Amino acid sequence: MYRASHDLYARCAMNKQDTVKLLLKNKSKIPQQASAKAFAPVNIALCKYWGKRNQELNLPLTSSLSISLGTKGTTTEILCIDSYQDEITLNQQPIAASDDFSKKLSAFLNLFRDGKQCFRIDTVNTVPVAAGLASSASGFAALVLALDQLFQWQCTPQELSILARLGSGSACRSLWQGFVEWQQGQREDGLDSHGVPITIQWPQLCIGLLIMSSDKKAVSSREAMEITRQTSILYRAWPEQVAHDLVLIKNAITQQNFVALGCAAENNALAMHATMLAANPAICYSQPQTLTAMQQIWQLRQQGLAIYFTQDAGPNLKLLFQRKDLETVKNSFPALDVCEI
Ligand code: 2P0
Repeated sequence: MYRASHDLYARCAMNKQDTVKLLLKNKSKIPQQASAKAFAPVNIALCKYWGKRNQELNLPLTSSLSISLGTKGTTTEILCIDSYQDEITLNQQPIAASDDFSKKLSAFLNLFRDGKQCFRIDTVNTVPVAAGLASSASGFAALVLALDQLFQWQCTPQELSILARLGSGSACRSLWQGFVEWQQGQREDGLDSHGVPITIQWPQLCIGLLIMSSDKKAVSSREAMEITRQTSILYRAWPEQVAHDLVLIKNAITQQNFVALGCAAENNALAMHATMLAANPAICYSQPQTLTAMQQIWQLRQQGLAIYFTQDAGPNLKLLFQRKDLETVKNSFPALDVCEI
């Protein structure tokens, strides 16, 4: 049912270049300075984005909601160079032009440059690449922030969120710190599908990264969400699950109700992974150590500790707990990487 209606939607949709033309009309296509540098944080979804209504523009089937991880993220420097191709480094290592990473980046830059202008892009991540820790989200967000400076577009954060979405859907949430809702929007051109910050501070809230593997994932999120959307019978229930969880999570944030937030976020993540297990072929991002950690978290909860997890497109877990319980949590998970949020 989903497939037929949404493929029809995709056929009459616009392409990325059309979005760029709409957003950057009357703005410079020529760099206004020699270089620019910007940082954007990683974001962790508490209510997940899983499934697109338009694959070209990364338009989602549902809204989603995330929290950004402070200083964990990507710093990207872009420099104008006199060369026949882009030169790209990732964490100080040169990346070949034939590599998928370089191809994706150069194709994204093609949306904005005029003529033969080439760039050197130096990207430094403070999280493992391709470990389900959304480094592509902070990467594209940092890149559009740097491009905004380089070309002096003076775009609003909302406009930059739309441009970042063209690189990777979840990147549209990495333009801000704190809680961000990605409002799915209704428009075919996607100009109403972008991040919206929720300006609420929650100093007691802590997020810890429980990294069990930094290996590159076998199935990309892009591929996995499309297989799920097309083949999983459980995916039919996903939009309803998200609508329900978004209300719970937004209320929990407003009321600073940690247990309500943790319950809803954990349930949302598990429901997303359930849709993937029911896909054909099945997609399973968990590893044995992922399940062991989940059991440990549930056991700690039974003993009275308020601790919850969320899981993205990888085997690692992100733990949600309160600052008052930091020492107890660290004792249970000595390898935990606690983030400043
Ligand atoms: C999220 N994930 O909301 C969900 C939960 C992974 C699991 O957004 O194809 O890299 O570039 O739009 O944004 C990861 O998917 O996918 C993701 P594309 P993206 O954080």
